[in-house]
Amino acid sequence: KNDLAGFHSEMGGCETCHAGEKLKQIKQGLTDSQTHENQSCKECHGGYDELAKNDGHDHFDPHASHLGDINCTSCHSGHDKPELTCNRCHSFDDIEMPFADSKKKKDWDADWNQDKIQKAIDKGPSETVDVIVVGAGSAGFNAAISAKMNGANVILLEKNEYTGGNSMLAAGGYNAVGTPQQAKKGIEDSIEWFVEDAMKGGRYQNDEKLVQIMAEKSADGIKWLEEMGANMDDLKRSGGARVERTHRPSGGYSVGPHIIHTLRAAAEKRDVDVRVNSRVEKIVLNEDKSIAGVVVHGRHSGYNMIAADAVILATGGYGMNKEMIAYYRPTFADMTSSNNVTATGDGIKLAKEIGASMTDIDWVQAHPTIGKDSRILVSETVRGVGAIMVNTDGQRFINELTTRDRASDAILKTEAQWAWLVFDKQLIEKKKMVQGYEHLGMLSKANTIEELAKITKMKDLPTTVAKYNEYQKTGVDKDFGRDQMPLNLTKAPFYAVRVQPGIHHTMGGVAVDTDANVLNLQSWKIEGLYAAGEVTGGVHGYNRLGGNAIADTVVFGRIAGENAAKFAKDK
Ligand code: FAD
Ligand code: MEZ
Repeated sequence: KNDLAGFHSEMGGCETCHAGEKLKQIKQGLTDSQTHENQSCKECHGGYDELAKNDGHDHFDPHASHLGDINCTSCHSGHDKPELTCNRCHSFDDIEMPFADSKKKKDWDADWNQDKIQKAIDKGPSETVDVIVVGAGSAGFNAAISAKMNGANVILLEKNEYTGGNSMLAAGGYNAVGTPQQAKKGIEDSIEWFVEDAMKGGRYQNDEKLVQIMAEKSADGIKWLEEMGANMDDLKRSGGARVERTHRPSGGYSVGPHIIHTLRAAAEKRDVDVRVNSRVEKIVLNEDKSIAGVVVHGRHSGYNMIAADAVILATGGYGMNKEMIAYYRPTFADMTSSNNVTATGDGIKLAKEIGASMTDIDWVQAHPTIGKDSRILVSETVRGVGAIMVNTDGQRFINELTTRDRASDAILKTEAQWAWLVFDKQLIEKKKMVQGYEHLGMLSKANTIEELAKITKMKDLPTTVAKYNEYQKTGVDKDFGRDQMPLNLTKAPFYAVRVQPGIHHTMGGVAVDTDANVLNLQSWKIEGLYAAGEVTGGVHGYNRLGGNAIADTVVFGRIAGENAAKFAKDK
């Protein structure tokens, strides 16, 4: 047989990959996470670091991806066609996959089968735990670890083949106030300023009580991540913030992969039961409307009910659900999206079905700088570190550090409806993430500004850069009032990257109170149901500030976990 399984069966039969001696046992032993199978791959072939070294090709090596140590079966499949997971966002079409001509199989999770859901409920629970967390992004991991540390038995269910969600893609950083990092740099900041900035950015539509908690607990969230092994020592400023409060790893690496790698390891260390390929399709209620558990659709185990005293929704936003975007924000229907394919709004559907209330559900954010004709975010911190933004003629048209809604609107008002970010060697050296854009072939590069202007057809770029360098020297931007200009553009080589606005964040979602308890249509608590992260509404108002989502996921993920564990214990 021309597939991975056929190839391996010649080496030692099904047991080469699967557990158990007979096929029946193999089937019974096949967990949704395919734990044994994936261990087998790594035992024979080595870990990703080794594979990346041995690859020997000159193209980008998928084993060295930012997704980290995920299941081999996320891309390679025993019995059907392999698929390069990276191609969901990138287009590495030149990478040859072994056994690429195997038979294509129907997606395991194509539909939510109502009959099978009902049968699972009628059959009764196959397992019982204290707390179920739905979704393994930052909010879900933080909630699960926090619930576990507060004495609960926890299962963390993730529908995708690997954990991380949108959190895994987070680039710029995590906003926090009152950290040792700010103190070391002598940055004056306060909880009041953090709240004011978030409220102003959100056009004062945010739930101020939630914002206050996020600000107050933001520094403790950094400490909590550091205690698990994270490095959050680099500090920058994001759009709409009055000071530098965006924390990320030293060297300006992307924050999301680093946090998710840290949380994965921390969850493993604390024996949190994390299951991938496990999609929750129903929250089950008891007759008195208290939480009974969930129905999970496992890739191999099928539909099962798991009983729990408390459920935490941490399913993320709906930025990749075309129908929901078309319904809630029709003007964005044709836009690209920076989001992971996992951001399909499942939590909103699950919560609505049992009478949860929604807040600001139609508020969707466009990020101004997604790589043109791509799904790759060019981080806001590239502007924060020093890049300028210009139109297709090479003229600046806005303060680069304004809020995202304003920057996106300004780009869409230019004739071309896309723009360039321009920077030099100083920036690329400061910000390692930008080397990734170069690696992906997104950057135009030249030895002089004049040459860059020529190859990008930005006729006015030399004049713009000369003027900007003058403003940078005096610290006064006479054209657009940009108040932070950390770098001039004087050191070759010079770079430019095309950008355009794209769907980035869904601000609205499930209504919660300050304990992360989900509220019903009467604004009463749904006892035992909690939510945290992008699935919720209220924290960010009309427009989220860069760096506030990761703060939201860590702060409210922890609160949800702690309260769910307490609720389960007291029940
Ligand atoms: P996610 O991280 O999206 O996790 C949700 C998880 O739930 C997913 O893994 C999903 O598969 C799973 N799930 C969904 N439905 C189900 C179901 N039915 N059953 C089981 N599992 C399910 N914010 C910042 O503050 N700073 C940044 O620098 C930053 N950069 C960003 C860059 C990019 C490219 C993107 C897309 C976003 C960025 N954001 C940033 C926003 C931020 O990353 C997200 O808002 C945040 O990570 C959401 O976290 P979450 O845990 O709520 O959801
Ligand atoms: O918070 C964000 O979404 C963010 C900082 C994104 C980015 O541009 O890096």
